[in-house]
Amino acid sequence: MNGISRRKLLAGGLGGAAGLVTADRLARRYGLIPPDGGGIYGPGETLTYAAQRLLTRHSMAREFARSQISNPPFANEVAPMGEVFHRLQKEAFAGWRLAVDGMVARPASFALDQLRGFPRRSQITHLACEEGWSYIAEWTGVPLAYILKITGALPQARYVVYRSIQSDWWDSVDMADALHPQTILAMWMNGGPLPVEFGGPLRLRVPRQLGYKSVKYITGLTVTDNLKRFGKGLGSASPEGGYAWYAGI
Ligand SMILES: Nc1nc2c(c(=O)[nH]1)N[C@H]1C(S)=C(S)[C@@H](COP(=O)(O)O)O[C@H]1N2
Ligand SMILES: [Mo]
Repeated sequence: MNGISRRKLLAGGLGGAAGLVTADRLARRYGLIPPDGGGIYGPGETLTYAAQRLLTRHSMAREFARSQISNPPFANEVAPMGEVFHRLQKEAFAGWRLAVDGMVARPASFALDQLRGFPRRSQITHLACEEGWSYIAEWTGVPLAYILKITGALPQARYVVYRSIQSDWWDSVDMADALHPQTILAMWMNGGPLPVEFGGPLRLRVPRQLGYKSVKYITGLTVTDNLKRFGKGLGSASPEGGYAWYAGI
């Protein structure tokens, strides 16, 4: 990782208040500042994100056995879906599209049918809400890395912003999570089509982060090197409401 050593970061990070300053300076030098790294919680957010990125960049979220799938799983409440959603739902989501733009060589708009034909990955993982409840389920879908590959994400890309048909739900991940094999655009759950309560027809699953990063009803992706021009510039809607942009677990 650009020559920064784990020992240096740990020495900085574990060394108390002076260490925090050192860690912050190191994180800045090596581009490990999260988009919500300013403000009063900024140094803490930076330390968490930088340490996680150096230590667990390639680690895998735990995967479970089929016998451990929760029954029945818990679907978080969502705001009522709008008229556009209901119209699409009436036609079995035949008109649902995923737009991909920004720093890609080949911007695209995929129909669900196309997405269903792409390579799939299945994984039985844990979804944990920040409010304390959680469940285990099997999710199947196309790896986000595959979408980035076929659309030709540029080497300068640093983040992928993702948007829901619920316009107040949008978020982003860095390339380490975007390219991670367990980050998938899920279309199936527990062997059947992904139910609407769980984000069907298309949901991002980011199992290395808390549930709120797994945004439901995905309609668009934008590849970017800078999050400043999205919303209030904090990387997602969550920091605007007091939750961390980086919610690694
Ligand atoms: N579009 C959208 N995505 C969303 C939410 C939402 O309300 N709308 N809730 C989030 C939160 S806070 C959590 S914990 C998980 C809940 O996932 P579940 O419904 O599968 O339990 O979805 C996340 N994704
Ligand atoms: Mo949540």
